Amino acid sequence: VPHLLDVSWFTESMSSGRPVNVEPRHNLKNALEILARSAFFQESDVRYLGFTRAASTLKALPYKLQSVNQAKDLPWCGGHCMIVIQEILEHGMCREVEVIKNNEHYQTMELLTGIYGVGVRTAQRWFKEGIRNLSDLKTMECKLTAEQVSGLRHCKDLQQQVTLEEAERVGQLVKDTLQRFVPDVHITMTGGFRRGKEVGHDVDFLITHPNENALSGLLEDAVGWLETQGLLLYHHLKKRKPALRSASSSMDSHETCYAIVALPSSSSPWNTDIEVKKCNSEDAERIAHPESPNSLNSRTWKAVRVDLVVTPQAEHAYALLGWTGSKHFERELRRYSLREKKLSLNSHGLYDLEKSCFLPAQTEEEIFLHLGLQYLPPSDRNA
Ligand code: DGT
Ligand code: MG
Repeated sequence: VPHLLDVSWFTESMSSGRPVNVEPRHNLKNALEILARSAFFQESDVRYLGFTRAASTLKALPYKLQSVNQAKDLPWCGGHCMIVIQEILEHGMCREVEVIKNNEHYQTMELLTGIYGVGVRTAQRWFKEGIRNLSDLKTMECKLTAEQVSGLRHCKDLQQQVTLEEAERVGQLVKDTLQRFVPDVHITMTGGFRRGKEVGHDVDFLITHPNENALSGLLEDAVGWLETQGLLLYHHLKKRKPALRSASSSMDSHETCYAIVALPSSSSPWNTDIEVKKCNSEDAERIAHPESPNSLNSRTWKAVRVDLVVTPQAEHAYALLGWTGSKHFERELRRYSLREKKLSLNSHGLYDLEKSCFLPAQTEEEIFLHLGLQYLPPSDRNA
Protein backbone atom coordinates (compact mmCIF):
# COMPACT_ATOMS: atom_id res chain seq x y z
CA VAL A 1 0.00 0.00 0.00
CA PRO A 2 1.57 3.34 -0.92
CA HIS A 3 2.27 5.74 1.88
CA LEU A 4 1.43 9.42 1.32
CA LEU A 5 4.60 10.52 3.04
CA ASP A 6 6.85 7.96 1.35
CA VAL A 7 10.22 8.15 3.08
CA SER A 8 12.23 5.77 0.90
CA TRP A 9 14.22 8.74 -0.37
CA PHE A 10 15.57 9.37 3.14
CA THR A 11 18.05 6.52 2.91
CA GLU A 12 18.96 7.30 -0.71
CA SER A 13 19.83 10.87 0.22
CA MET A 14 22.01 9.89 3.16
CA SER A 15 25.11 9.91 0.94
CA SER A 16 27.92 11.60 2.83
CA GLY A 17 28.77 15.20 2.08
CA ARG A 18 31.08 17.86 3.44
CA PRO A 19 29.96 18.66 7.00
CA VAL A 20 29.60 22.27 8.02
CA ASN A 21 31.96 23.46 10.72
CA VAL A 22 30.02 26.57 11.70
CA GLU A 23 26.66 26.38 13.42
CA PRO A 24 24.31 27.93 10.83
CA ARG A 25 22.74 31.20 11.92
CA HIS A 26 19.61 30.31 9.98
CA ASN A 27 17.59 27.23 10.63
CA LEU A 28 16.88 25.81 7.16
CA LYS A 29 13.20 25.12 7.77
CA ASN A 30 12.60 28.55 9.34
CA ALA A 31 14.40 30.26 6.45
CA LEU A 32 12.18 28.50 3.90
CA GLU A 33 9.09 29.35 5.96
CA ILE A 34 10.07 33.04 5.92
CA LEU A 35 10.41 32.88 2.13
CA ALA A 36 7.01 31.12 1.97
CA ARG A 37 5.33 33.80 4.11
CA SER A 38 6.94 36.55 2.06
CA ALA A 39 5.51 34.96 -1.13
CA PHE A 40 2.14 34.60 0.63
CA PHE A 41 2.15 38.31 1.49
CA GLN A 42 2.79 39.06 -2.18
CA GLU A 43 -0.05 36.67 -3.11
CA SER A 44 2.33 34.53 -5.16
CA ASP A 45 0.68 31.11 -4.73
CA VAL A 46 3.21 29.11 -6.73
CA ARG A 47 6.21 30.41 -4.79
CA TYR A 48 4.30 30.10 -1.51
CA LEU A 49 3.51 26.45 -2.20
CA GLY A 50 7.05 25.68 -3.40
CA PHE A 51 8.72 27.05 -0.27
CA THR A 52 6.06 25.51 2.02
CA ARG A 53 6.62 22.07 0.49
CA ALA A 54 10.39 22.37 0.82
CA ALA A 55 10.09 23.50 4.47
CA SER A 56 7.74 20.60 5.14
CA THR A 57 10.20 18.13 3.61
CA LEU A 58 12.99 19.40 5.87
CA LYS A 59 10.66 19.24 8.89
CA ALA A 60 10.06 15.55 8.20
CA LEU A 61 13.76 14.68 7.86
CA PRO A 62 14.85 12.27 10.60
CA TYR A 63 18.36 13.77 10.56
CA LYS A 64 19.94 17.23 10.38
CA LEU A 65 20.90 18.20 6.87
CA GLN A 66 24.69 18.58 6.73
CA SER A 67 25.49 18.99 3.07
CA VAL A 68 24.07 20.04 -0.28
CA ASN A 69 24.68 16.49 -1.48
CA GLN A 70 22.17 15.20 1.03
CA ALA A 71 19.62 17.76 -0.16
CA LYS A 72 19.82 17.21 -3.87
CA ASP A 73 17.44 14.21 -4.02
CA LEU A 74 14.90 15.56 -1.54
CA PRO A 75 11.44 16.25 -2.98
CA TRP A 76 10.54 19.92 -3.59
CA CYS A 77 14.07 21.09 -2.72
CA GLY A 78 15.34 22.05 -6.18
CA GLY A 79 15.92 25.40 -7.86
CA HIS A 80 15.51 28.44 -5.65
CA CYS A 81 15.20 26.33 -2.47
CA MET A 82 18.48 24.57 -3.24
CA ILE A 83 20.26 27.92 -3.58
CA VAL A 84 18.95 28.93 -0.14
CA ILE A 85 19.89 25.58 1.40
CA GLN A 86 23.37 25.75 -0.13
CA GLU A 87 23.97 29.31 1.08
CA ILE A 88 22.94 28.47 4.64
CA LEU A 89 24.96 25.26 4.74
CA GLU A 90 28.05 26.99 3.38
CA HIS A 91 27.82 30.43 5.01
CA GLY A 92 25.49 29.86 7.96
CA MET A 93 22.95 32.37 6.65
CA CYS A 94 21.03 33.40 3.56
CA ARG A 95 21.24 37.00 2.39
CA GLU A 96 17.79 36.92 0.76
CA VAL A 97 16.18 35.82 4.04
CA GLU A 98 18.02 38.58 5.95
CA VAL A 99 16.79 41.19 3.44
CA ILE A 100 13.18 39.95 3.77
CA LYS A 101 13.31 39.97 7.58
CA ASN A 102 14.41 43.61 7.55
CA ASN A 103 11.96 44.63 4.85
CA GLU A 104 9.30 47.12 5.97
CA HIS A 105 6.55 45.51 3.89
CA TYR A 106 7.28 42.05 5.31
CA GLN A 107 7.47 43.31 8.90
CA THR A 108 4.23 45.27 8.58
CA MET A 109 2.40 42.37 6.93
CA GLU A 110 3.56 40.02 9.73
CA LEU A 111 2.25 42.50 12.30
CA LEU A 112 -1.09 43.22 10.63
CA THR A 113 -1.96 39.65 9.55
CA GLY A 114 -1.17 38.61 13.12
CA ILE A 115 -4.36 40.41 14.19
CA TYR A 116 -7.38 38.11 14.29
CA GLY A 117 -9.71 39.00 11.41
CA VAL A 118 -7.05 40.62 9.22
CA GLY A 119 -6.20 38.75 6.03
CA VAL A 120 -3.52 39.44 3.43
CA ARG A 121 -5.77 41.61 1.22
CA THR A 122 -6.74 43.92 4.09
CA ALA A 123 -3.18 44.16 5.40
CA GLN A 124 -1.97 44.92 1.87
CA ARG A 125 -4.53 47.74 1.52
CA TRP A 126 -3.61 49.19 4.91
CA PHE A 127 0.08 49.07 4.03
CA LYS A 128 -0.63 51.02 0.82
CA GLU A 129 -2.58 53.56 2.88
CA GLY A 130 0.53 54.10 5.01
CA ILE A 131 -0.25 52.02 8.08
CA ARG A 132 2.88 50.66 9.71
CA ASN A 133 1.88 49.86 13.29
CA LEU A 134 -1.12 49.34 15.54
CA SER A 135 -1.37 52.95 16.67
CA ASP A 136 -1.58 54.02 12.99
CA LEU A 137 -4.79 52.00 12.82
CA LYS A 138 -6.27 54.21 15.51
CA THR A 139 -4.94 57.56 14.30
CA MET A 140 -5.92 56.92 10.68
CA GLU A 141 -9.42 55.90 11.80
CA CYS A 142 -9.52 52.76 9.69
CA LYS A 143 -12.90 51.13 9.34
CA LEU A 144 -12.69 47.89 11.27
CA THR A 145 -15.03 44.89 11.27
CA ALA A 146 -16.37 43.61 14.61
CA GLU A 147 -13.96 40.69 14.27
CA GLN A 148 -10.97 43.03 13.81
CA VAL A 149 -12.04 45.21 16.74
CA SER A 150 -12.04 42.12 18.97
CA GLY A 151 -8.81 40.92 17.41
CA LEU A 152 -7.14 44.23 18.24
CA ARG A 153 -8.64 44.49 21.70
CA HIS A 154 -7.31 41.06 22.65
CA CYS A 155 -4.24 40.92 20.43
CA LYS A 156 -1.77 40.56 23.30
CA ASP A 157 -3.51 37.43 24.55
CA LEU A 158 -4.21 36.05 21.08
CA GLN A 159 -0.59 36.41 20.03
CA GLN A 160 0.47 34.23 22.94
CA GLN A 161 0.34 30.53 22.23
CA VAL A 162 -2.39 28.43 23.80
CA THR A 163 -0.89 25.67 25.93
CA LEU A 164 -2.20 22.11 26.08
CA GLU A 165 -3.26 22.69 29.67
CA GLU A 166 -5.27 25.76 28.60
CA ALA A 167 -6.74 23.83 25.66
CA GLU A 168 -7.91 21.11 28.05
CA ARG A 169 -9.60 23.72 30.24
CA VAL A 170 -11.29 25.22 27.17
CA GLY A 171 -12.39 21.66 26.36
CA GLN A 172 -13.94 21.31 29.80
CA LEU A 173 -15.74 24.64 29.41
CA VAL A 174 -17.07 23.63 25.98
CA LYS A 175 -18.18 20.24 27.33
CA ASP A 176 -19.91 21.77 30.39
CA THR A 177 -21.67 24.28 28.16
CA LEU A 178 -22.87 21.90 25.43
CA GLN A 179 -23.93 19.18 27.86
CA ARG A 180 -26.33 21.60 29.54
CA PHE A 181 -28.39 21.40 26.34
CA VAL A 182 -27.55 17.94 24.92
CA PRO A 183 -26.18 15.68 27.68
CA ASP A 184 -24.91 12.95 25.32
CA VAL A 185 -23.37 15.27 22.71
CA HIS A 186 -20.07 14.00 21.18
CA ILE A 187 -17.18 16.49 21.30
CA THR A 188 -13.72 15.94 19.80
CA MET A 189 -10.77 18.32 20.08
CA THR A 190 -9.30 18.61 16.58
CA GLY A 191 -6.61 20.82 14.98
CA GLY A 192 -3.02 20.82 16.16
CA PHE A 193 -3.78 19.50 19.66
CA ARG A 194 -5.24 16.30 18.15
CA ARG A 195 -1.97 15.92 16.24
CA GLY A 196 -0.14 15.94 19.58
CA LYS A 197 1.11 19.53 19.50
CA GLU A 198 1.86 21.08 22.89
CA VAL A 199 0.81 24.59 21.82
CA GLY A 200 -1.49 26.17 19.26
CA HIS A 201 -2.96 29.46 18.12
CA ASP A 202 -6.52 28.36 18.88
CA VAL A 203 -8.57 25.37 20.06
CA ASP A 204 -10.77 23.55 17.54
CA PHE A 205 -13.70 21.27 18.34
CA LEU A 206 -15.97 19.02 16.31
CA ILE A 207 -19.45 18.44 17.67
CA THR A 208 -21.83 15.67 16.58
CA HIS A 209 -24.73 13.46 17.69
CA PRO A 210 -26.36 10.34 16.20
CA ASN A 211 -29.64 12.25 16.07
CA GLU A 212 -29.16 15.28 13.81
CA ASN A 213 -32.18 17.05 15.35
CA ALA A 214 -30.36 17.20 18.69
CA LEU A 215 -27.79 19.48 17.06
CA SER A 216 -30.32 21.99 15.81
CA GLY A 217 -29.88 25.34 17.60
CA LEU A 218 -27.15 23.93 19.86
CA LEU A 219 -24.54 26.55 18.97
CA GLU A 220 -27.01 29.39 19.51
CA ASP A 221 -27.88 27.94 22.92
CA ALA A 222 -24.21 27.53 23.84
CA VAL A 223 -23.37 31.08 22.71
CA GLY A 224 -26.32 32.49 24.66
CA TRP A 225 -25.28 30.73 27.83
CA LEU A 226 -21.61 31.68 27.58
CA GLU A 227 -22.68 35.29 27.04
CA THR A 228 -24.80 35.34 30.17
CA GLN A 229 -21.75 34.05 32.07
CA GLY A 230 -19.57 36.84 30.65
CA LEU A 231 -17.24 34.24 29.14
CA LEU A 232 -17.72 35.20 25.49
CA LEU A 233 -15.64 38.11 24.18
CA TYR A 234 -16.55 37.73 20.50
CA HIS A 235 -18.41 35.28 18.32
CA HIS A 236 -19.51 34.83 14.75
CA LEU A 237 -22.02 32.10 13.92
CA LYS A 238 -21.89 30.66 10.41
CA LYS A 239 -25.00 28.74 9.41
CA ARG A 240 -24.82 25.48 7.47
CA LYS A 241 -25.32 26.07 3.76
CA PRO A 242 -26.42 22.76 2.20
CA ALA A 243 -26.07 24.15 -1.33
CA LEU A 244 -22.31 24.44 -0.81
CA ARG A 245 -21.91 20.71 -0.29
CA SER A 246 -21.01 20.19 -3.89
CA ALA A 247 -18.76 17.45 -5.17
CA SER A 248 -15.87 19.66 -6.11
CA SER A 249 -16.15 22.48 -3.62
CA SER A 250 -13.25 22.92 -1.26
CA MET A 251 -15.40 25.39 0.66
CA ASP A 252 -16.66 24.32 4.02
CA SER A 253 -20.34 24.64 4.82
CA HIS A 254 -20.53 23.19 8.33
CA GLU A 255 -22.34 25.19 10.97
CA THR A 256 -19.48 26.90 12.79
CA CYS A 257 -18.94 29.29 15.66
CA TYR A 258 -15.73 31.31 15.51
CA ALA A 259 -15.28 32.68 19.02
CA ILE A 260 -12.97 34.37 21.48
CA VAL A 261 -13.64 33.14 24.99
CA ALA A 262 -12.41 34.53 28.30
CA LEU A 263 -10.73 31.47 29.76
CA PRO A 264 -10.64 31.74 33.55
CA SER A 265 -7.16 31.09 34.91
CA SER A 266 -6.69 27.73 36.62
CA SER A 267 -6.52 29.42 40.04
CA SER A 268 -9.55 31.63 39.51
CA PRO A 269 -12.92 30.91 41.09
CA TRP A 270 -14.32 30.16 37.64
CA ASN A 271 -12.13 27.14 37.19
CA THR A 272 -14.44 25.09 35.01
CA ASP A 273 -13.58 21.95 36.94
CA ILE A 274 -15.26 23.55 39.94
CA GLU A 275 -18.37 25.02 38.35
CA VAL A 276 -18.53 27.63 35.65
CA LYS A 277 -21.92 28.95 36.66
CA LYS A 278 -20.46 30.33 39.90
CA CYS A 279 -19.24 33.34 37.90
CA ASN A 280 -21.10 36.28 39.47
CA SER A 281 -22.22 39.47 37.75
CA GLU A 282 -19.24 41.53 38.95
CA ASP A 283 -16.85 38.93 37.53
CA ALA A 284 -18.82 38.86 34.30
CA GLU A 285 -18.61 42.64 33.99
CA ARG A 286 -14.85 42.54 34.39
CA ILE A 287 -14.56 39.91 31.68
CA ALA A 288 -16.95 41.60 29.30
CA HIS A 289 -15.07 44.90 29.54
CA PRO A 290 -11.45 43.84 29.70
CA GLU A 291 -10.09 47.31 29.18
CA SER A 292 -11.88 48.84 32.11
CA PRO A 293 -9.27 50.23 34.56
CA ASN A 294 -10.48 47.99 37.38
CA SER A 295 -9.65 44.89 35.46
CA LEU A 296 -6.14 45.74 34.35
CA ASN A 297 -4.33 44.72 37.50
CA SER A 298 -6.51 41.80 38.36
CA ARG A 299 -6.61 39.75 35.23
CA THR A 300 -7.75 36.25 36.06
CA TRP A 301 -8.55 35.19 32.52
CA LYS A 302 -6.99 34.95 29.10
CA ALA A 303 -8.62 35.58 25.72
CA VAL A 304 -8.47 32.37 23.66
CA ARG A 305 -9.65 31.72 20.10
CA VAL A 306 -12.04 28.78 19.83
CA ASP A 307 -13.70 27.20 16.77
CA LEU A 308 -16.79 25.04 17.27
CA VAL A 309 -17.85 23.01 14.24
CA VAL A 310 -21.12 21.07 14.15
CA THR A 311 -21.40 18.12 11.81
CA PRO A 312 -24.03 15.46 11.11
CA GLN A 313 -22.82 11.96 12.03
CA ALA A 314 -22.68 10.89 8.35
CA GLU A 315 -20.03 13.56 7.63
CA HIS A 316 -18.21 13.30 10.93
CA ALA A 317 -15.24 11.21 9.74
CA TYR A 318 -14.61 13.58 6.83
CA ALA A 319 -14.92 16.65 9.06
CA LEU A 320 -12.58 15.03 11.58
CA LEU A 321 -9.97 14.39 8.89
CA GLY A 322 -10.43 17.91 7.47
CA TRP A 323 -10.25 19.73 10.79
CA THR A 324 -7.33 17.74 12.19
CA GLY A 325 -4.90 19.22 9.68
CA SER A 326 -2.23 20.23 9.28
CA LYS A 327 -3.28 22.65 6.56
CA HIS A 328 -0.39 21.53 4.39
CA PHE A 329 -1.22 17.84 4.95
CA GLU A 330 -4.86 18.48 3.98
CA ARG A 331 -3.83 20.34 0.84
CA GLU A 332 -1.51 17.53 -0.28
CA LEU A 333 -4.07 14.83 0.58
CA ARG A 334 -6.77 16.56 -1.47
CA ARG A 335 -4.37 17.08 -4.34
CA TYR A 336 -3.30 13.40 -4.27
CA SER A 337 -6.91 12.29 -4.06
CA LEU A 338 -8.00 14.32 -7.08
CA ARG A 339 -4.97 13.76 -9.31
CA GLU A 340 -4.23 10.13 -8.57
CA LYS A 341 -7.67 8.75 -7.75
CA LYS A 342 -10.14 11.12 -9.41
CA LEU A 343 -11.79 11.48 -6.01
CA SER A 344 -12.79 14.89 -4.74
CA LEU A 345 -12.16 15.16 -1.00
CA ASN A 346 -13.45 17.86 1.33
CA SER A 347 -14.55 17.96 4.96
CA HIS A 348 -18.07 16.82 4.03
CA GLY A 349 -17.26 13.73 1.99
CA LEU A 350 -15.43 12.02 -0.84
CA TYR A 351 -16.90 12.17 -4.33
CA ASP A 352 -15.98 9.69 -7.05
CA LEU A 353 -15.83 11.79 -10.22
CA GLU A 354 -15.87 8.77 -12.53
CA LYS A 355 -18.75 6.91 -10.85
CA SER A 356 -20.54 10.17 -9.90
CA CYS A 357 -21.28 9.11 -6.34
CA PHE A 358 -20.25 9.91 -2.76
CA LEU A 359 -18.23 7.30 -0.84
CA PRO A 360 -19.52 6.97 2.72
CA ALA A 361 -17.11 6.50 5.65
CA GLN A 362 -17.68 6.08 9.37
CA THR A 363 -14.03 6.41 10.36
CA GLU A 364 -10.83 8.09 9.17
CA GLU A 365 -9.38 4.62 8.53
CA GLU A 366 -12.14 3.99 5.96
CA ILE A 367 -11.30 7.25 4.20
CA PHE A 368 -7.63 6.27 3.85
CA LEU A 369 -8.84 2.91 2.52
CA HIS A 370 -11.01 4.66 -0.12
CA LEU A 371 -7.92 6.65 -1.12
CA GLY A 372 -5.79 3.52 -1.33
CA LEU A 373 -3.39 4.91 1.27
CA GLN A 374 -1.87 3.51 4.41
CA TYR A 375 -3.61 4.99 7.49
CA LEU A 376 -1.70 7.84 9.11
CA PRO A 377 -2.52 8.62 12.76
CA PRO A 378 -2.99 12.35 13.58
CA SER A 379 0.52 12.56 15.07
CA ASP A 380 1.94 11.71 11.62
CA ARG A 381 0.02 14.51 9.90
CA ASN A 382 2.20 17.40 11.12
CA ALA A 383 3.42 18.21 7.62
P1 DGT B 1 -2.75 25.96 15.25
O1 DGT B 1 -4.15 26.24 15.67
O2 DGT B 1 -2.07 27.14 14.64
O3 DGT B 1 -1.92 25.33 16.31
O4 DGT B 1 -2.76 24.87 14.07
P2 DGT B 1 -3.96 24.03 13.53
O5 DGT B 1 -3.39 22.94 12.72
O6 DGT B 1 -4.91 23.68 14.62
O7 DGT B 1 -4.62 25.03 12.49
P3 DGT B 1 -6.07 25.67 12.46
O8 DGT B 1 -6.64 25.80 13.82
O9 DGT B 1 -5.98 26.91 11.64
O10 DGT B 1 -6.92 24.65 11.62
C1 DGT B 1 -7.06 23.28 11.98
C2 DGT B 1 -7.40 22.49 10.77
O11 DGT B 1 -8.70 22.80 10.36
C3 DGT B 1 -6.49 22.79 9.58
O12 DGT B 1 -6.14 21.62 8.93
C4 DGT B 1 -7.29 23.53 8.62
C5 DGT B 1 -8.71 23.22 9.04
N1 DGT B 1 -9.52 24.42 8.94
C6 DGT B 1 -9.33 25.61 9.52
N2 DGT B 1 -10.30 26.47 9.18
C7 DGT B 1 -11.11 25.77 8.35
C8 DGT B 1 -12.31 26.07 7.68
O13 DGT B 1 -12.85 27.18 7.73
N3 DGT B 1 -12.84 25.06 6.94
C9 DGT B 1 -12.27 23.81 6.88
N4 DGT B 1 -12.83 22.84 6.15
N5 DGT B 1 -11.18 23.51 7.50
C10 DGT B 1 -10.61 24.47 8.22
MG1 MG C 1 -6.06 25.11 15.71
